[in-house]
Amino acid sequence: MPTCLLAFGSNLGDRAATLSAALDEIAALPNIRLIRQSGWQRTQPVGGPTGQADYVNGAVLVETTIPPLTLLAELQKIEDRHGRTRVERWGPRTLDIDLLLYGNEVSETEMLTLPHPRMTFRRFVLEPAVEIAPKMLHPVVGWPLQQLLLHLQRASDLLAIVSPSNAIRKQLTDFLSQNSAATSTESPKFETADRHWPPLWTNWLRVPPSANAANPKLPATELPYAAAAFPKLSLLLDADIAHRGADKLRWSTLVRQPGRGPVLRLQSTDHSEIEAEVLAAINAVWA
Ligand code: A4P
Ligand code: MG
Repeated sequence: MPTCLLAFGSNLGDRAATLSAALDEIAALPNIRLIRQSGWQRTQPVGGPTGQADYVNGAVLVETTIPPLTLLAELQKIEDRHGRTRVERWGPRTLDIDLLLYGNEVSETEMLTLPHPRMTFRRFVLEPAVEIAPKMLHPVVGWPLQQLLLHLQRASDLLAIVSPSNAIRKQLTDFLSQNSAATSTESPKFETADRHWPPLWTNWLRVPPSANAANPKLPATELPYAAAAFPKLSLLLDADIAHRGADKLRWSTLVRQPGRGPVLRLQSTDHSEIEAEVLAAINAVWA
């Protein structure tokens, strides 16, 4: 029976009571068995409009024979029963239940992306997930969840922007230099650097940990040697690739290459959408 990892979040109403009620409703569904739940943690909102209340987040591990899309529909019914409204992206919500992992399933449709595309670099997701399933493997990155969290805490403070388009890399580098604490830096030198982050396609930025960061200066112990030198996050930007004959093939090989650590891949061509996604990701990793 597949094991699934769910993320719970709420930042409106009686947050902890809503999460606990939703957990009971999931446990009462047919063909599902609750294995473990994390504690509920208070977290700062990432992305979306400013001035939102803090979230309460948690994670839940279940075993189920309910197929992924049916499970998603059941979770959305529970969200709706708790007064969930969807007004703006990343806006305040009474209840959000995301499907992080469904066994080793890797798939992408309009309704459902597995694994959840932003789970590998979010502290508010990984901390509760590691509490209940530290050894569960992320089927794309190929690392257990505890290594993803260690990476967030201890890898180098680098952000890699990877795209075949010089213009897109430059535009995003300029934007981040003006709108975040990121500064351009030299490419790091380590064994696999050029393979995962080709010099001609990569801009490197250093992002200092924010003053109130949870673990500002933990040593890189417990991470495999190469991973400690990896960037904390790699951005893979597809915009512009559709028209680039030979590059297109090289790009599709590059993005499929496993072993790079946490990745945010953005296929949008809309610059303001890319910028909002990237700022929220930086906020999730470094705040
Ligand atoms: N969808 C696709 N894949 C999945 C999946 N694996 N799990 C689709 C769940 N849903 C998935 O979701 C939008 C659409 O995503 C759904 O229609 C579904 O078909 P939604 O629940 O309406 O909205 P959402 O969850 O806000 O969307 P999104 O973009 O997935 O949000 P994120 O990126 O998950 O961010 N800060 C803190 N501190 N704590 C939080 O919990 N959550 C968010 C939501 C932002 N900031 C946060 C938190
Ligand atoms: Mg959701």
